Amino acid sequence: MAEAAVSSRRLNQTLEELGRFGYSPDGMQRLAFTPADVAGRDYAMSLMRRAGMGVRIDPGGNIIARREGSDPNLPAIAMGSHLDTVPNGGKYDGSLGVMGGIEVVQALSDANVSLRHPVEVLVFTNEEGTRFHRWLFGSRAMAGTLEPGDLTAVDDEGVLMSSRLADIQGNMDRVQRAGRQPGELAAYLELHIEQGPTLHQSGVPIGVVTGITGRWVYEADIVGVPNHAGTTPMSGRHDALVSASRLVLEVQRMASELEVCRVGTAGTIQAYPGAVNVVPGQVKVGFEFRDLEMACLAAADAEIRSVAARIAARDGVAIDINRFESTQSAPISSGMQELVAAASERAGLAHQRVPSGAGHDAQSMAGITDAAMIFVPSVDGVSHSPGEYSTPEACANGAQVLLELLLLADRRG
Ligand code: HGY
Ligand code: MN
Ligand code: MN
Repeated sequence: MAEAAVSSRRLNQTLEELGRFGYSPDGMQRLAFTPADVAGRDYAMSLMRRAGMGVRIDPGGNIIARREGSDPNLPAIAMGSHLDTVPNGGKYDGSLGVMGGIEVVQALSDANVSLRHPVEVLVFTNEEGTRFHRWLFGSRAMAGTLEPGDLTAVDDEGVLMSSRLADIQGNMDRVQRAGRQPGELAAYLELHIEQGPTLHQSGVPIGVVTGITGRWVYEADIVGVPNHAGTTPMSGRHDALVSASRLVLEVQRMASELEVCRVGTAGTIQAYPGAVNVVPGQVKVGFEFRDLEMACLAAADAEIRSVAARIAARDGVAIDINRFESTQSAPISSGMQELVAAASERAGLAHQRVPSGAGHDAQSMAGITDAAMIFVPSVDGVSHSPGEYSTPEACANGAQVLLELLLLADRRG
């Protein structure tokens, strides 16, 4: 057991208090850059200061809290995650990693335990990418992997993300300076809920994450012929919504029946002009594929494009498939997996290897330092939904393993 121990009561109390920012009966609405996000960030910074950390915000809007170590020449060991949620989301996704990191530092301060390395707790901007898309924005800014499309991103109303970034004290004109130099960080450790059913079903309290999924995101633009719903014969229609529906079913069939890749999801659809008595002339569909193997995503890309060509020919519509986000999968090194397993054992907790079907800031950070992830069970595997729940004991278990992992990483050098 470590010289220090996290406080389950205090950790779960901060999770509950954080959950007030953006709460609604339909779930969490703390989308990036909203007033609820600003309030949640301010709350987290108040806790960071209470734990004795210095706090700053980088041009990417990332919060960087820091506790100095005994050897100022050593690179920092960082913990963290994100505070923004999806619409109607849960109150543990991202939040547990941030509150857990703060709780670890608070526990070290309370026990007067000083480490060799400086310690940082990070809050990454716009991890979910709901409103402006461009997910993992803050961690990609810190990893130096932003793309031109990130800098010019706009939402569906044409609002520039750069203008919203200023609301959280970021600065798109200087965002390239958010990049951390190689060697600046010794490791990045992220505690997160599993968001899937594996640990809940196995009853094992800790997941040692083996890798984080790749994710390709698309918009399909289907153009048919708008016409009168009452007078246009069925045989003469070029109904964009019928063609879009065929495409959506193929996205699902490719993953479930053909197993081209692990999962395929169509999550958004807009039909124009959007009147029930008009045969839809245009439909936009947002969909994504995920897999740990990038070759599977490449296969899915080729397959969906040939499927779209077949539907277009059959229905006499035009279908444009635009891939606008391509995120690489990230394996977790065996050394870091072993460190998480050792930390679990020091905490007296059983553990099992688990791949991550969700994306995480750790996959950005894996490009610039040694990254590791700790999972705790999601009850019934539910997430990105108001039903998302992890027990107070599970949250405390994860934070204690995070503390043990930090101590091991500090001694590892
Ligand atoms: O979508 C995801 O995988 C993550 O929760 N942002
Ligand atoms: Mn999420
Ligand atoms: Mn998350």
